[in-house]
Amino acid sequence: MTTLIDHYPSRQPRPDVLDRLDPVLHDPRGTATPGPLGPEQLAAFERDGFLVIEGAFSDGEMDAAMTELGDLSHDAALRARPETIIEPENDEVRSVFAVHQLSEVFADMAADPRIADVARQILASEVYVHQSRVNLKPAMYGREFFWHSDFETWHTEDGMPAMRAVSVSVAMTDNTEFNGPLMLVPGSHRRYVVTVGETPADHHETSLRRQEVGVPDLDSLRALVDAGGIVAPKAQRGDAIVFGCNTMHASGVILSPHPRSNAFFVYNSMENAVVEPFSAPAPRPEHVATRTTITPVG
Ligand code: 6CS
Ligand code: FE
Repeated sequence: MTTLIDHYPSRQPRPDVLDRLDPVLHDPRGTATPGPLGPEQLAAFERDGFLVIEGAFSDGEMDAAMTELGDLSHDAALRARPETIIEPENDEVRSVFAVHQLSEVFADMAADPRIADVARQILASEVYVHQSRVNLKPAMYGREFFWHSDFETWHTEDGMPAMRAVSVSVAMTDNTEFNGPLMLVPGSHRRYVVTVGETPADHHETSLRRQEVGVPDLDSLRALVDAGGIVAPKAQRGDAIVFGCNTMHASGVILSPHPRSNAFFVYNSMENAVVEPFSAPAPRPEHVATRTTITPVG
């Protein structure tokens, strides 16, 4: 593996806000890799850094996915494995990583053209799964995901060179104002917040429960929010929220007595495969960030 020039330095002594160097739509004319998104959806994604695809999956499909999620979260052997992340303040299951390898239901969802073709269309290339997980956000006890850009972590800790990845969050339950919905900062995908602090060894062991390094400082976050505001799409179960790898986002604690669960797939361009981490002592394990099986989806 080679190390490239670091165009997106982060985990530095002082904060900064840089401009994005990579395109948002990698084939702006949309001719190289046609896909399910129309011109207005592509324009919205380019402008805002995210897009909601309503009714991507049926109720029946979401019922099956929730049953599978229940089985995964009650599997004692799986609970003891590193793929399972426990909440920071209680013993509820927070996330299960590498679900596209652990479960046929989620393998099929990751490869489903209704979402994978969207990633191919935006990134204008074949894609592979850099990371997959289910986030359970258990009723009442699910804790926050603090503000962050995913790319900031994937670049510094996994060695993802460029902003040529997208995430798809499939809502398996409705998102409401009461259940810690995903919050996004429109337009933030065009800026890059240089975060403060060094990456500790084995950072993933704490960051996946509660992230404290690799998060924006108050002034930088305020600048992004003053420019773009904050939105929390009221996604229904079966909707897919597609967001750029650098879009600033967060989600709060849940107080609802029902969970807010989602399946999350990160598609990276086959032309953007990871190298050595840009700002971490060692790469993260395979179940958090794919390094060895860089094979096209589908
Ligand atoms: O570590 C990851 O890959 C993802 N998880 C967290 C909590 N922050 C960065 C990124 O979204
Ligand atoms: Fe994230």
